[in-house]
Amino acid sequence: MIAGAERIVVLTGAGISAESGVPTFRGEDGLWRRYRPEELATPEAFRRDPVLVWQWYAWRRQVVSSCRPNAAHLALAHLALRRSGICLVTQNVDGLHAEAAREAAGVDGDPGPALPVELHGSIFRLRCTGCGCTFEDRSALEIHGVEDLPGCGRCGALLRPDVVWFGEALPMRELSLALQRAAEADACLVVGTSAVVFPAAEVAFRAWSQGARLIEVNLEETPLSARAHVVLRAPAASVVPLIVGAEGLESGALGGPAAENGGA
Ligand code: BV8
Ligand code: ZN
Repeated sequence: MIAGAERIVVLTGAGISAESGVPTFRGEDGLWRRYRPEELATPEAFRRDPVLVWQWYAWRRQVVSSCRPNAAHLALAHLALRRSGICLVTQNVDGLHAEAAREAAGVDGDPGPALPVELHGSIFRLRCTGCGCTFEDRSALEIHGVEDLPGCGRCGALLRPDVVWFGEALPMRELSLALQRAAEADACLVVGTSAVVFPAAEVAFRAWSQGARLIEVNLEETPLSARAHVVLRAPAASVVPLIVGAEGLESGALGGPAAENGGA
C-alpha cells in the first residue's frame, strides 16, 4: 500500500514517542493520570494557576530534553527525505520528529521534507501573552512560585508554552495544510494516537473517507481501527522501520535473504 501510493499522509501521536521515554497522555503511565487533561492543558487553568501549569510544562520539558528520536521517528524521516509525496503530521509537542529530520538529513542535508506539520505546537517554543512574540527556548525552568514565571524580554508580559490547549484553535496554516494533504492522500499511516482529540484526528478520518488506504500502528484498539485496511498491533519503533523497509522491498532496492526465498 505504501509502495503503491503516490501521496502519503502520516499522522502521529504520543505513542510514537513512548519508546523514546516520553510519557503518553492516556496510557497507564500517562501524563494525565493525576490530572484530567481539561484541568491542566487549558487557558482557564493557566489563568487560574499559572505556577501549576508552568511546573507541569517545566517537568515535561526536562523529561523530553533527555529523550532521543527512536527508530520510528528516524524511519519516517528517511522515508520523507527519500521520496516525494510524504507529509508528516504530528500532534506531539516534543519536537522529536524535527530532531529526527535533522539527524536523517545530516549536517549539510536539507531536513525540510522531513519536518512535520506540528498541529499542537511545541513545548520548546514560548509565546508572549502580551505582544505575541514567539521564540525557541530549551532552558531548564525552575518554577517554585510566581516570581519564577518567565516574562517577555520585550514587553514584560507573562510567557506561555506555544502549544494548543483544549478549547484553543489549532494554527490555521498547519491545520489546513494537513487536511488538504489528507484530502488528496492515497495512503494514510497513523502511528501511536488514540484518535480521540479533534480536529487533529480528522486528518485520518478525512483521508479514509476519500478512499485512502488506512494503516494503523497502535498497541490498542482505537476509533480508527474499524476503518483501517491494515492494523499493526505492535510497538511503533519495531514495526515502522519494517514498513519503510517493505517500501524498499517493493521498489526492488533490496537483495537479501527475503528476495532469495521468494519474498518475506
Ligand atoms: C478546539 C497540546 C475549538 C498541549 C493537546 C467532545 C467531543 C469532541 C471534541 C471535543 C469534545 N469536547 C471538547 C472537544 C474538543 C477538544 C477535544 O478533542 N477533546 C477530546 C479530549 C474529546 N479539542 C480541542 O479543544 C481542540 N481545540 O476544538 O478548539 C475552537 C475552534 C475555533 C476557535 C476556538 C476554539 C484542541 C485540542 C488540542 C489539545 N492539546 N496537546 C500539550 O501537549 O500539553 S492534546 C494532547 O492529546 C496531545 O497533543 C496529544 O497529542 C493529543 C492526542 O493524544 P495522543 O497523541 O493520541 O496520545 P494518547 O496518550 O491519547 O494515545 C497514545 C496512543 O499511542 C495510545 O492509543 C496507545 O495505545 C498508543 N501507544 C502507546 N505506546 C505505543 C503506542 N502505539 C505504538 N507504539 C507504542 N510503543
Ligand atoms: Zn511580549
